[in-house]
Amino acid sequence: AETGYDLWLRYAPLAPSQAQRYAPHFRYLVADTTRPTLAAAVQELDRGLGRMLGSPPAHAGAVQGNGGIVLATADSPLLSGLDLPLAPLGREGFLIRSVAMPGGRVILVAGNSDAGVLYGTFRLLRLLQLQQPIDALAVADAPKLQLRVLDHWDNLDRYVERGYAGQSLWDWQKLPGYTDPRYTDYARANASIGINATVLNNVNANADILTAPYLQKVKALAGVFRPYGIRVYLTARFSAPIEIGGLKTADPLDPAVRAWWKAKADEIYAVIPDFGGFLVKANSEGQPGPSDYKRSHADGANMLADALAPHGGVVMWRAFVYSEHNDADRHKQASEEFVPLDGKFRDNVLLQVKNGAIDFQPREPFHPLFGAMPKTPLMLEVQITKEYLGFATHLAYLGTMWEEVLESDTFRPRAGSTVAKVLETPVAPRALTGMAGVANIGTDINWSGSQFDQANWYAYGRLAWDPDARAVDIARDWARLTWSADSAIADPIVAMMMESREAVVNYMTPLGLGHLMATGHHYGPAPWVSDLARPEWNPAYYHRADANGIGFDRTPTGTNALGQYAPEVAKRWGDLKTVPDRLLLWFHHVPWDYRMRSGGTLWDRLVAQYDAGITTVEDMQRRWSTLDGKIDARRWAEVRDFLAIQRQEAQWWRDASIAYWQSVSHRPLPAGHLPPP
Ligand code: GCW
Repeated sequence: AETGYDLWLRYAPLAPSQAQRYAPHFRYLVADTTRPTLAAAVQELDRGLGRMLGSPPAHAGAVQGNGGIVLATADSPLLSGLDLPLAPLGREGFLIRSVAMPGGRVILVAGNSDAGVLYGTFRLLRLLQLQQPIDALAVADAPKLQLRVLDHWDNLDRYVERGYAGQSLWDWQKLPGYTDPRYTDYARANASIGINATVLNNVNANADILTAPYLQKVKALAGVFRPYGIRVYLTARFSAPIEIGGLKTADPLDPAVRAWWKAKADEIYAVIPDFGGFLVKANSEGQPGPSDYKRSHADGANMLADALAPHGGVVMWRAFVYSEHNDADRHKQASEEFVPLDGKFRDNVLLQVKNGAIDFQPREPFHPLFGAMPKTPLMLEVQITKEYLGFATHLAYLGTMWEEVLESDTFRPRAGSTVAKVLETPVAPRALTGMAGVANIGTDINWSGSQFDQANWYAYGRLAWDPDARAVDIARDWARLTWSADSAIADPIVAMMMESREAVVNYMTPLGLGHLMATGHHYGPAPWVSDLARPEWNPAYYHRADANGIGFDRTPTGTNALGQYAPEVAKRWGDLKTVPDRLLLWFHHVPWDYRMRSGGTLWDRLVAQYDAGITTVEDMQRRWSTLDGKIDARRWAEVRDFLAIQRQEAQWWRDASIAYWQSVSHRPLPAGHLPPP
């Protein structure tokens, strides 16, 4: 029975007529399989073509007639007669072409590196899975960002922070002696969507991973991932020199501390020559950092950057900082801390910025740091795991959420400078670019905790490759690859996906509300909580509801967090006449009887949004029920049951939230409010 283990690489057998159409193009293949990455590409073709067409291609040493496939890099003698526009595609780009070679017509997959060829191979397989024509192939593609990273929040005891898919995949106890074959499947899945970096451990983890025995285990994983073009990175706990180095301080300007990190970097590279570098969470939520020694984030990041630079490693320094000792609106704290440091970081430092200024809410406006640090490479960090969106049971396709962020116009330096453009445009020639996604992967047989959460892993990879890609196109590909290429099946699935995130926004945090989840675990509603020691952890801090109204005034009459955005943005969102409804209460405190521009009072509209959230979940249930019997029973039933949980919990959110708002607003429920079933 289908379990979901195969993800979007199911390679479902094609109907005989389809198979007959493709088979003549794949009689044999030519590739230098002494090169590990090309060997991985060949294995994937054997697996994919074997399953889809019924038999894998023959392995040949040379072009031998029409109907072959050739994998080659730019320096291969096979390409000598062909004038191919490979140079502009960079190290990881590829071409797929139908070409005439001496000896026969073939499909050529070419790149400037073996990794490029591997990406091209996965793309070719995708074309077949999607049943596209392949008679006159002329595909050229290259990633728009250099670092396409998965961040694992995995601890060494295999507990995954904010993970809802079982334990950590990394079985440290059995490593390095035993490398689970699943690590290879993990690498295949990532390579198929272009992910080229993995941070193996949690930003909150202790420093043990940097000790010699663990580095041997990391080396074993790096060895599995290397053929798939994936480099390994680790988090660097700032206090490691004290905790595992025996020093008295971790002061980044202390020579002994600097020497310790340099020696540590040298040690790591001696074990893992292509080690990627460090990810750091410093002076955030209790983690140690340079501020402990009155040093700046730049001092801290640059010390690590200097240790890594001789080996080509990079530092990804997180901008997720806020403090209970700072009275400023939490929304403003990261920008206040980092904007003055623009231009003060080494070239091998990237600043990793969450999509919004608070914390991975179902909806947030884009982070004001995007566009505000023109001299510093900024990475976008998104959360694939659904900490604030119902964990694994609620269906929420996040492609639409990330698209909304990526297409937001920062107006910096000019109109049209979307977040995507900020990410894609290097701040100097050869400057780094990248995106990071907090992984939703664990030991569950379906990897992600639910069938539909696989789509978020997939969409993340596709958007890190091309931040301008459209969420609907990605959803369509994923649905066809994962469920069925038959549009009678895929279309309703895409429709469900496209409406799913807005449903969650509506039943959890409509009209620009945010951070109303229960304390700690963040599952379920708790807008009434206001007594936690740290003020900015209280839902009440965010909604500010009282008898008069609701919402957080971030205009100049309030905290003026809006002042951190470009004037065009501040003007539009700061004015009640132009702020979109979806961000109304994020930026404004308005009376309960405020007249919405679209008609009706805020109160009536608020209640209606909750109702709409439930209605959409019911729509999703209806669409799913029409697929009964048309897809494999096990996956179908799992989704049906999860949707039932979501329906019930959407109502929990609605009823608890409205009851609380009503206790504050003292308004009657509007006519037409859906009664509980
Ligand atoms: O979203 C919050 C989470 C923490 C997480 C933190 C962070 C890794 O609740 O679990 O810690 O963000 O991003 O550092």
